[in-house]
Amino acid sequence: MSQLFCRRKGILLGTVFFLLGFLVLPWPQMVKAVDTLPPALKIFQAGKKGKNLKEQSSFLALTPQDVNGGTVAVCNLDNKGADEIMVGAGHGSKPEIKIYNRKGTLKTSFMALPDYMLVGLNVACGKLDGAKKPASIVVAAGRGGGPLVQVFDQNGHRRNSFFAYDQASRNGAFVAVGKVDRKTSGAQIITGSGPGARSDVRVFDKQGNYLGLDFLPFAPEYEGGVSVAVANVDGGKQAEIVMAQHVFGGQVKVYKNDAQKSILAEFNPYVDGFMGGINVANVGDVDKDGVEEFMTAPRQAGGPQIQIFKGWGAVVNNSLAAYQTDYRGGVSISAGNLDKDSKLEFVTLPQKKYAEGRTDLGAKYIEVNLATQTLSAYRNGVKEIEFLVSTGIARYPTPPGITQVMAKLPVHDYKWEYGPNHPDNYDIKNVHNNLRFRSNMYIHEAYWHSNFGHPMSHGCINVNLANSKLIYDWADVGNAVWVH
Ligand SMILES: [Ca+2]
Ligand SMILES: [Ca+2]
Ligand SMILES: [Ca+2]
Repeated sequence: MSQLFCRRKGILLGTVFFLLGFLVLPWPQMVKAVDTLPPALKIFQAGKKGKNLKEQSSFLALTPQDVNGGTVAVCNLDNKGADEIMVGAGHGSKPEIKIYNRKGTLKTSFMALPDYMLVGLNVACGKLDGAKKPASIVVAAGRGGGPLVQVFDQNGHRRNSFFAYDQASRNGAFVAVGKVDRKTSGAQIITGSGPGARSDVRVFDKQGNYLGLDFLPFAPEYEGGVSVAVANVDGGKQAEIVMAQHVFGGQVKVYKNDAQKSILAEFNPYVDGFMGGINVANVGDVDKDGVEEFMTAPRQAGGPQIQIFKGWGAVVNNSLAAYQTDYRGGVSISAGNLDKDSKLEFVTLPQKKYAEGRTDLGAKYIEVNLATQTLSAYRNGVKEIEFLVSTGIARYPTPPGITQVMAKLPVHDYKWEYGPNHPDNYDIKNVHNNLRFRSNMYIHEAYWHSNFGHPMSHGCINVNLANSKLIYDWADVGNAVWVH
């Protein structure tokens, strides 16, 4: 026998173990997580020192049928009495901003983009014109939209707009407002890049002029977007910037705007290995020690756990489940004083699961569906590629399971002898674009047939030449390959 390629080793042994597992072991508990919820905005209040968060009230901030979720921000928009709550529409809904008081009474609503743009809105607010003036509403387009940032007043009148990143990009942006540069009047607009590009946080003045201040918080290969928040975590005249990996990551960093761009904290607020992405927001001085804290909520894949941290990463409260514990669609968070008493309130709103596909296989993975004979490739929660393939025929099936791209071979020869003159023997040379996903199995070009969409191979995944080049160029060694 010569080289072993495109053929599964140890089928018999595997089958025995599979049957044993089936007969002896209990089924793993398949808990069906909830990816969407009705748009119940909740208001919580913290007890002493920021601990013991308790739900105070709740109302539907969008129409009851709207399961696209949304984003929240809390500010004093009219500079009178208590703060208001701003709600930005989620991805898939008309791009409307709604402004409520704490009782859920709608005060104003307006479209922030043309109403056919269903990209979703990321909303923030703050005192761009200084502490004594009403706060402004800052809105960025979500995924699929350009990196447009707009500034509105409390009546929905647009005062400024600018592109925070390359105007041609379609990754949207994240926004926060705060005084991070004491040399510039009023507060500044901080933007975080959307999923699909290298992480890049920039600072603009209230007119949208770039102040020459930027941060590249995460590794160059991380392209899951950056949630941003501003909190004065160490006192002084300037606030600090909190940056979090928004999807397919779990890291939070706190930067100071000094000459060194000092990092005050760098940590994972959830369990090690959590990769579901994080939302961040200011919570004010919740424990009354004279400096501000910030809070985190998972974006997807984790439960709806809200946590509060000091600027150096210490936990302030025990975590709060804002919604049912099997909810995995992400929670938007903000805080403010909604009733003018001495305590701060926290506001939460469900989002919607970000990813189109699985969230547990990393930011990039390949899916091969044996039933439909299709290969799909996902990056940052978006299905980027899909085409027909030919997997193994019934007597040489492609085994299901999760493996990874182990090697990329531009050209490869395939040869197997089942026995002398066996009709299934093959010897195929000069095959292009080979991605190894098991010790003896590849995704590769197949120039000897064009019957894609039907099982044809001895276990490998056959692809036409153009598609083989597409997936070969797209894939990196280490990307998960899920065959089912
Ligand atoms: Ca500070
Ligand atoms: Ca504090
Ligand atoms: Ca209050």
